[in-house]
Amino acid sequence: MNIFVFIPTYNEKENLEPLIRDIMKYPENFNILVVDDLSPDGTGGIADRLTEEYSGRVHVLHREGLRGRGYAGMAGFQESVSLGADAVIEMDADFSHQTRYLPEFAKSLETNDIVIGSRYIPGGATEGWGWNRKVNSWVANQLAKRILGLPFKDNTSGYRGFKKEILVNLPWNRFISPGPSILQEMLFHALPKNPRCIEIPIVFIDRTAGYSKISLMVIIKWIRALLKIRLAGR
Ligand SMILES: Nc1nc2c(ncn2[C@@H]2O[C@H](COP(=O)(O)OP(=O)(O)OP(=O)(O)O)[C@@H](O)[C@H]2O)c(=O)[nH]1
Ligand SMILES: [Mg+2]
Repeated sequence: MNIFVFIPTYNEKENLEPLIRDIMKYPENFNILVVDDLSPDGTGGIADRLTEEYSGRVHVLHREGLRGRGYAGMAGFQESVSLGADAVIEMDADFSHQTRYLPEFAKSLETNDIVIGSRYIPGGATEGWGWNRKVNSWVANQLAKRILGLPFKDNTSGYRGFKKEILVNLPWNRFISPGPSILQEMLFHALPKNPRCIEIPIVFIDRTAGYSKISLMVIIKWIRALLKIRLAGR
C-alpha cells in the first residue's frame, strides 16, 4: 500500500527537518506531503531542500492566499491522492504525534477505512499537559460529540489515517472549515457511508519546539465552525 503522510506546517522550522528524516527511516512505501502556508520562518525552504534530497518520496505544496489548517487539510488530502496515495495519514509537525505509531496505522488501514490515533482509550495518554489543557481537550471532545454526533472516544485527534476510497468520496467543494474544524468536518461527512473505523492508542506529547497556533480566538472560531457544519448538514 502506497502511504502518504500529510504534514501541515506553519512556522515549524525547528521540527520539520528532524521529523522528515525520522519518517524516511520507515519502509519505502511511506511518502510525505508537506503543505506549507508560506511560513515566514522559512519552513517551506527546508521542505524544498528535503524534497530534492529524498526525491520521489518527499513532496511539498506551497499554499498561497489565506492561511489555515482547514485549507491546508483540503489541499493535502486531495493532493496526496493525486500523487498516488492508497491511504493518507495526517500528523502534526511538532512531534506531539510520535512516528513510532506509523507502522500500526498502516497495518490498521489494511482492514479499516479510518484509523484514529486516540488519547482517550486504554493505552492512550497525553504527556506534558497541565489540568487546563486537559479540561479544554475534554470540553472540545464533548462539543464535537454533541454538536456533530461524532462517536469516537477521541474526536479531536489530528493523528489519523484514511483510505483513498473515503477521501475521494468526501464533498470537498462543500467544506467550510478554514481552520482546525476540518478534523471534525471530515468525520461528519465520512460517517454516513458506514466506514470501518478503529481507534488505536497513542501517547500525545506536548510540543517542545516552536509554538502552538491554537489561541482563544481559534477556539471560538472552531466552535462557530462546528455549528455551521451542523447547520449546513450533509
Ligand atoms: N499549512 C498550515 N499548517 C498549520 C496552520 N496552522 C497550524 N498548522 C499546523 O498544524 C499542526 C497543528 O498545529 P498546532 O499549532 O501544533 O496545533 P495543535 O497541535 O492543535 O495545538 P498544540 O497542542 O497547542 O500544539 C502543526 O503541524 C502546525 O504547524 C496553517 O494555518 N497552515
Ligand atoms: Mg501541536
